[in-house]
Amino acid sequence: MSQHLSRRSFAHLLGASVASVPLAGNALAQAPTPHTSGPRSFPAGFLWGSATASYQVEGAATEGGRGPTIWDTFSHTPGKTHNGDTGDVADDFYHRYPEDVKFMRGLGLKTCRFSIAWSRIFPNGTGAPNQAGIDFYRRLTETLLANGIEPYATLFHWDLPQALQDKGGWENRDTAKAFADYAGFIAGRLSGTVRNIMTTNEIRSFTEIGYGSGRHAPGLQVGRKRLAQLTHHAVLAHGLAVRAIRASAPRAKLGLAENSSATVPVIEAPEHIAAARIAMREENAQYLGVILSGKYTDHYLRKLGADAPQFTAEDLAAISSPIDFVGVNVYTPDYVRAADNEIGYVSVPPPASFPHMLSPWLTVGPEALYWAPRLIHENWHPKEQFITENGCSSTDQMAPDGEIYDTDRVMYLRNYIANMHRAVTEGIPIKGYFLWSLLDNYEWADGYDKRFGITYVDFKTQKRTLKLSGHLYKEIIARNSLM
Ligand code: GBH
Repeated sequence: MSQHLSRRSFAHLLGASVASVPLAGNALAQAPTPHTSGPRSFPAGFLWGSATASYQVEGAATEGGRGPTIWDTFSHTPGKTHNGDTGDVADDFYHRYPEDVKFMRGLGLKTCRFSIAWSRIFPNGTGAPNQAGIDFYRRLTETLLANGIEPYATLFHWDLPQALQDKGGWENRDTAKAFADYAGFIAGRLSGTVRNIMTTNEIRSFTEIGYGSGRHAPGLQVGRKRLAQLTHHAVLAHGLAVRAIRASAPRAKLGLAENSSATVPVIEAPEHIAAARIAMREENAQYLGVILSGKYTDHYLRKLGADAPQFTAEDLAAISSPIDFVGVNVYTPDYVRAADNEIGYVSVPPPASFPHMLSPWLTVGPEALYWAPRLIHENWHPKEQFITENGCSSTDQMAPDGEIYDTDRVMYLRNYIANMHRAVTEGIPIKGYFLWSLLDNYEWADGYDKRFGITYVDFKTQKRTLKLSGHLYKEIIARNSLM
């Protein structure tokens, strides 16, 4: 394709009717393509959104009374992150949110998932609240609502106050209580603007990677027994927070966002489907499983033996406090086959040649976005599900014409969303989808090396440029349909 692609022809390529495209102006100024109703459309009211997290986008690490977190400590420790990158500035969202919210509105987003930095509210994790932090999230959520965008707030996306880590972090059971106090407090203070809350993001990640492999903050390798115990404290934190929020913000809809192992049958045949259903239950037993069922499975406890966590019946009751929805973060498939063993399945790791996106871990298995919601539904029947994250990293070079032709991300999103469409069509109660991510941002230990945005960010100038995938997403939202 030699011809220069204007933003108009972008829309044309993506299938917009030419008549709906004005002759001048950029894509963000275009009249939206009308909804279509056809075989690939989504139910009316389907919530299309984007997702981000505080430490990955906000910057302003020492402003507004924010206290230090484990990610400040970790990222400033030599050798821990790519290139020594930190979230000190990130996307400068703390200062730029008014323009970024306008940008979201231009995309047609119905909703936005963001996270609240615990240490902006309680700089030391507990103690006296910080009014400047509360005010920031009030302004942000008021701005979202004024632009017709429904806020979905995550209360913990990995940035644990350093003061709590100094007392043992998630290894200390008191951290669960501290989280519930913070959650109840902030949910009450923001109840005028925040009606949808996720307690935690990916308990599986911040426990296993923070304290197991040590690739993420706080960078520890505590061993199996301590890991099982601190994971119990983390699910307890979720449950105690649900109770605290019910008391302070009784009208809020509550859930959590979890990257459950997305078990996928190696072949769509009855015996492998049954195996994947069991694997969904067992591979997620200490996370979503105990939260939605109120117990650890026999298999999980037997496997750990003497390393199993200490817990009480009262803990299990708190952990399984009823929630309104489950948020499912989906990136990669975990293939499973039937096996003639005690549990009925084995995992099938990807061969070395398996295709992946720029991040080596990010194998491409679009059917994960069908099977994860379906198998969560079949195991635990949550009332509603949201896809709270889905997206990918790409090389994202800016072309000489200033555009970013991330055709690989377009391919990835189109195929994953097609599989979500199948789940919705078959009656799995998925009510919305949050694309990770709105902006290129601080990708944790990978620093700024791995871009996940549908919007390109020049980190020197903070200039935002919608990528080809962003144009695709805008069209999907406007039509409420895949094309
Ligand atoms: C999500 O985690 C996070 O919620 C989000 O903050 C993040 O930006 C996004 O995904 C993209 O990564 O480097 O080999 O140790 C997804 C689950 C768990 C996948 C950690 C990457 C690290 C693998 N992630 N994992 S490795």
